[in-house]
Formats: sequence, structure tokens, C-alpha cells
Amino acid sequence: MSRVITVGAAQLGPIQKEHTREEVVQRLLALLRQAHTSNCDLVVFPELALTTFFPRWFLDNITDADHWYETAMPSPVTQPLFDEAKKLGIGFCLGYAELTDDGRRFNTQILVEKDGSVVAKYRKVHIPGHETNEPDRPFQHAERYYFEPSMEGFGVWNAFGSRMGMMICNDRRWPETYRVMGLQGVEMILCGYNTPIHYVPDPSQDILQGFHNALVMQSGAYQNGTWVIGVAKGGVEEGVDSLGQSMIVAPSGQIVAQAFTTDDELITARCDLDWCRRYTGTLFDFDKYRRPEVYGRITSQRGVVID
Ligand code: ING
Repeated sequence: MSRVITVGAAQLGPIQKEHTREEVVQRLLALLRQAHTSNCDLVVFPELALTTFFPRWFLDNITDADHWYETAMPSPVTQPLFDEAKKLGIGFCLGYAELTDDGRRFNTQILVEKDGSVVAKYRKVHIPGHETNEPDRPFQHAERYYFEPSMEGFGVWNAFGSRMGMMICNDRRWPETYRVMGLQGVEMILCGYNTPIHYVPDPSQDILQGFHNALVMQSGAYQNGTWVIGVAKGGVEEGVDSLGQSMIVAPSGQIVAQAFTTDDELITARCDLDWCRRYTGTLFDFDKYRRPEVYGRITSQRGVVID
């Protein structure tokens, strides 16, 4: 009996500063209902899916940014999403900014099962960008000011009849992300992202954003024999053009579905989880072929060491 999950990647177009959470939740509900007509079991929403990508502005007093964070999940404004998903029998993955009771700030994703229960919470490990104001930039990418890096690492949970993991945006660029989950038998990795086209430190990468986005998720999927669901918040958000190209990638590394627009757009695929074993049981049989005894530098070093 094959294990198939019908997955919806629910890409969002821009969320402008003046868009309220209520308005955004209505957009999420529309995508959820579309997913229901496509018989989806699971819908994946982007990173920071409830608000505009606020790290593009640097606020000297960080508490002036508190309103961009969620202090409860669900909260009265997001409860309708939980209620509708449960009614439709669809699980979902949602990215948001988390402000904890003890004042800690994380870039967070949760995984909600079909019965409405929150089965997992992931907090972003790799925080890109900068931590101080850089006024010469055309826009800030001050994630290292607004979010602390998680020390919890990458988990894999039993959900939707599969081994399911999560990563957020910049995490997808680091091979360790996929391998740590691969070593836990992950079969599907859910990833939201907000990726500006313009990369201030090296504008030569701008034209390659789409290529790099696909490159890292196809590689990670193939090298770990896992499905990867990458979901963008794209389009021109507060004047910043951001990548769309949400995609569903098979364990073979093949892109089986890809978004056409940079707006709200649902793409779906029937994901056969037993496809994973075609790779993890042969070419990438970790227990047979990996050589951790010679990989020591990967965990003992942060940066380059020239001996
Ligand atoms: N965004 C980016 C990402 O890794 C970035 C950081 C921006 C990289 C622009 C390259 C170009 O996709 C987040 N939110 O991590």
C-alpha cells in the first residue's frame, strides 16, 4: 500500500505594510479552500506569512516592531485558519514571527495536523543578513537583529503518515540542514521563504536567485532522498522585488510542480513517500556509504581553517 500525500504549496504574493492580519488570513483561507478542491492533505504557507517582511526596516527601538510578532498561536486572528483547516480535514504549515512570554524573538514555523493539533514547532537556525543598521542599503535585511538563532536544531516528526521535517528560507542553502534531517529518516521537508531578488553584498547573484533557489532544494532533496516543498512570499513587497518560483521537488531532485506567478498561487502534487527509498535504499544508503569518521571538520569547525 503506497503512502501518498497530496501537498499544496500555497505561495503568497506581496503583503504590504498596511495589510492587516485579518486580510492576510482571508488570503490564506482562500488558498486553503482551493487546496481542498484539489484534495490536498497538507498545505504549506511561506515564511513570515502573516505580515510584510518587516526586517527590511531597521527600528532603533526593537519594541516598536513587537506588533509584527505573534505572542500566541493560534490567536483570535489566526483561529479561523485553524478552524477551517480542521473542518476541511487539511493540515498546514505556517511561518510567523514569534515573540515568547520571556521576550525572545524567533522566525518560526508550525506544523498542524488534520485534526487541528500543533504537532511541531521549528525555529530558524541559519539567520542571514545583518544585526545593525546599514543605512546605505536600498533596504535592510536585519534578520540577525530581529531574530535569535534556534539552538534546537532540525527535528523530524511522525505526521501525515510520514517522517516530516521543517526548515526556513536561508536554512535551505546549507547542506547540513538537509543531512541532519536525512539522518533522522526525513521523507518530506517543508520550507517557507522570503528572498529578495537584489542581494546587496553581491549584486551579481541577483540574476541567479531563481537558479540558486532551485539548485539548493533539488540538491538537498536528491542527496537525502526526500521530498522538498519550497513556498515563497514573492512579488514586489514595499518596493522590494522578491522571488516566487515556489516548487515541489521529488526525492529524485525533479521539480514536479512550480509556481508561474509571483502572486497568491496554489500548486499541488501527489507525493509518493515510498519514492524516497529508491534513493535512501540504494545510492544514498547512509549506513552503508557515509564516512563520518573523516567528516570531523563539519561539526568541529565553524569557518575555514588553513592548517
Ligand atoms: N532570505 C534570504 C534567503 O536566504 C537572502 C536571504 C536574501 C539570500 C537575498 C540571498 C539573497 O533566501 C531569508 N529570509 O533567509
